[in-house]
Amino acid sequence: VDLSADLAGVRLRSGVMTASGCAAAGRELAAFTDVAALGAVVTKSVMLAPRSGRPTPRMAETPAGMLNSIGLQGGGVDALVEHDLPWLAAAGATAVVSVAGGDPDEFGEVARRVVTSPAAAGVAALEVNISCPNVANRGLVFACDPGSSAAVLRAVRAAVGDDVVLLAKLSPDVTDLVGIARACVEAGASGLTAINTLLGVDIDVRTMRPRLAVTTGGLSGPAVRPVAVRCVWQLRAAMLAGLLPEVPVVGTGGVAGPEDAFQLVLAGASAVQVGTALFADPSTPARVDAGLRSLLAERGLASLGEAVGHAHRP
Ligand code: RRO
Repeated sequence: VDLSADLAGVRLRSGVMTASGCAAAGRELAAFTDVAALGAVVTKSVMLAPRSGRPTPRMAETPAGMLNSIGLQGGGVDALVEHDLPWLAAAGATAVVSVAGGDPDEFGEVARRVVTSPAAAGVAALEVNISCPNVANRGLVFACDPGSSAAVLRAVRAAVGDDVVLLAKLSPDVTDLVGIARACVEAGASGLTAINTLLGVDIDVRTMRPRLAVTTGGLSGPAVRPVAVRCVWQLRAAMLAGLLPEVPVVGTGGVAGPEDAFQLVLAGASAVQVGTALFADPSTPARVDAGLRSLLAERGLASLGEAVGHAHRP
């Protein structure tokens, strides 16, 4: 079974990759699993300058999944291109670099530094994170409307030129998912990643206070999987209806096993990402990869591509 994935002209050896934010730049993962076998390692969203992130506690586990309010903690883009991307390349891994910014110009400059660096050869695509739930103080996602989303994608496209694959990472916390997706594609996105985390609050009934220092956090894990499938479904349905240009969708949200990944593919995802499940088992992507091959073979499908959007067939 051919599990390779096509992302707007870039071929990944597997359609199973990591999700941004859950494995930094892959070093921790490499102790447990073969990073060179992954479709890609998607690095933690990076901004121009180093950032300490939001006050702790900034992670909370719930029975339904995990809440985080990390707040874009990280070493900044120059450290990423000097240290992390060369390390990933030496490990034989393909990188997808998630870029972020406080405004469109910062997004553009971060992206420019990645694609003009000596390490750019190992970068298959940039994921443009317009949907971090932990930037604004009001608990709003950064780009939650078509206009601000388009402004970011335009700035990044202008900074990197025509040949770089750009995936716009979408939030589930919006009413007009398809409108935002369309704005992103028209402004230069080559594909879409759905979904980022879903805003939540968890309260400790013993202390009677929110568990996270900043109250709200992004929910990930099993609870958001049906939300992710819904978002991928809506995007694919809009493409089939001619309401959205046909671009690849990367599905992410609550993938812990092959059947979760298969649902996203059947809904319309050309590739999938594994995030929160990495914390419990860093070899989850390898298990998802092997299990997806079996699921496809059992159904007489020779490639991942044949299954993409299959659930929409009449
Ligand atoms: O760093 C974060 O707090 C964070 C980001 Br950038 C994101 O995109 N999604 C998320 O759940 N957390």
